Formats: sequence, structure tokens, C-alpha cells
Amino acid sequence: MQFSRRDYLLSMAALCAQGSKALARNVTGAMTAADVHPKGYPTVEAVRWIGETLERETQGRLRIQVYFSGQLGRESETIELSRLGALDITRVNFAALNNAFPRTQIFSLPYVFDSVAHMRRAVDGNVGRIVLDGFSARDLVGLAIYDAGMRCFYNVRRPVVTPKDLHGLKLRVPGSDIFIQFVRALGANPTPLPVNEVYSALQTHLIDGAENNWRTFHSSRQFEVAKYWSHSEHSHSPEALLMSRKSFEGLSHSDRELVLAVAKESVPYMRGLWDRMEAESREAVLKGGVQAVDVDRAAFKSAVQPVLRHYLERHDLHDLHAAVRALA
Ligand code: BDP
Repeated sequence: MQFSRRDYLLSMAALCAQGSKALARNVTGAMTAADVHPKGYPTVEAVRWIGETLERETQGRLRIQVYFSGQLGRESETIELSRLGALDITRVNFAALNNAFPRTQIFSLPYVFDSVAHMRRAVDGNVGRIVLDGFSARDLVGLAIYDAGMRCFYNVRRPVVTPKDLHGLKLRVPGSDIFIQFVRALGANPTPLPVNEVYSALQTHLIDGAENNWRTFHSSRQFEVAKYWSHSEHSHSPEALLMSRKSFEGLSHSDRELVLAVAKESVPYMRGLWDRMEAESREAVLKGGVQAVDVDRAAFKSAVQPVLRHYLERHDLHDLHAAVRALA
């Protein structure tokens, strides 16, 4: 059974009023999870896979109802709902966490990873563990880190090959100071907006462009309006799968272990979907008339160096960065 966002919030309010401990369980008794992406997106499918696996392993005792397409709000809102215990699980990009959880900045900074393989080594190893563990101080449990491809710039105006070509363009960025600062360092005007508002902002020319991966560019249909893609690969900012600490602590010890183990197993499953769907999306948008160009990568990298240097003055990020670079 599918509930609207309003139904969900009303049932949450009713449960809160009763002082129920299981705040986040929706009226069907399943755990609730939120994602801004539509059904079929690799992150949504990975969380559905976790739900099906849990259901099978526990004979239906643990289940997950995934609210996709932003039905439960923006990423900043679902993070807060999870911290409060009004939502069990949220899947968000690290960019949405950067300001409130400073350790997450290590994965969103520009040009910290040389390749997807490098990013996977870092998130699968100690650095990933340290970053996931950092969430517990703020009422969340880090369950997994998923791929989000390589973010690139695109716009409605012109081919962009060097940072100079970005000058004067108004570019949408996620609500992260890192993104605001490096887009400014490249000479463009950063405009923070929630992801689900980017398509219409491009259409109405409120903005000239944005940056994201092939899959989001495709599934959000932004490619229909922004025809110039620049292969900048400036950030690999991955996805975080987070659980409310309240919900997690409401589970028995063995259920906690099971949830952690199944979330871990969902990473290779998600990567399989990601690799296939990213390639499909790339092909589809190119067929749809998008013109993709290679950029002067060295010029992009050097223009954002002051931003990187500024963040790496912090000891925690400096050490994490050294550990990430050692895996290059
Ligand atoms: C996409 C992420 C999504 C973010 C979005 C953004 O999957 O979680 O909301 O980027 O740019 O790649 O905000």
C-alpha cells in the first residue's frame, strides 16, 4: 500500500501524540526510508533490495517501505527527520551533509579521487569507516556509502572547455559550502537549490546550468534543456545511507547486526546497477542531442586548488586526505 507524504506525516504526528517509541514505523509496520530519486534509480533499488533481503531473512518481521521521488521532503529535511527518529532510513548525497557533518567533506572536495576505482577503495576502507562512524555523534548510524559517479558541469548556453567559459554563468549547486566555494573559484555564480527544482530552474532560465552525474542528468530530464555537457569530473561526492540512531537502538542486538550486514552487502549490488545504468544514461542523453566535450582538466584542477588548500588546513581533513591519496 502506498501512502502520500501527507498521510505519512499525519501518522507520524498521531504516533508522536501517543508517545509511541516506534515513531518511524509507518502504519503498515515497515521501517520507512526516503530518497529524492525516482523508482528505478540505483539508490532506490538498493534500499528496496535491503528491505526484501531483511524481509526474507526475518520471515517478514523487518521490512522497509521506500518513499522515493522526494515524497518525504528534501535531503536536508529527511536528514533532520531521521535525527529526530521520525524516519528510519534516509539516502542522501554527501553534499547535503557537508555543512553539518564536517568529516563528510573529505569525499565531496574537488578532485580528491583520481577514478571510480580509487573512490571505491577509499570508501570501502578505513576512511569510509571513520566517516560512517562520525554520524553517531549526531543521532545517526552510517549504514553504507554508495556510488554517485563523477559530477560534471552542463548548461543551456554554450560548450564549456576551460574555466573561463563558465564565467558569468549562474550554476545550481547542492546546499554545501564546498560546492559554493569551488564553483565561485571557477568564476561562475553558484546558486544553491534543491535537486528536484533544477529542471524547472533551467527551463525558466533562473539558472544557466548545474553539475551532476549522467544518471541524475538523465532521470531528472535536465538533459532535455541543458544541451552542453563538459566532462570535468570535478567531484565524486558519493551517497550516504543513514539510519536514525533512535530506530537502530530500538532493534534487538541481532537485528542491528543483520541490518548492518545486509546494508554492507547492498554496496556491490548497488554498484552493479550503477555501472549499468550510468552507461545507459550516458548513451540515452547523447542520443537525445546532448553535446559532450572534454575539458582542460588541468585548468579546472588548478582553479579549485585554493579551495582545497583552505579545507586541508584543518587537521582532521588533512589526515583523511593523506589517507585517501595514499590509495590513488
Ligand atoms: C545526485 C544525488 C542526490 C543529490 C543530487 C544533488 O544522488 O542525492 O540530491 O545529486 O545534486 O547525484 O543535490
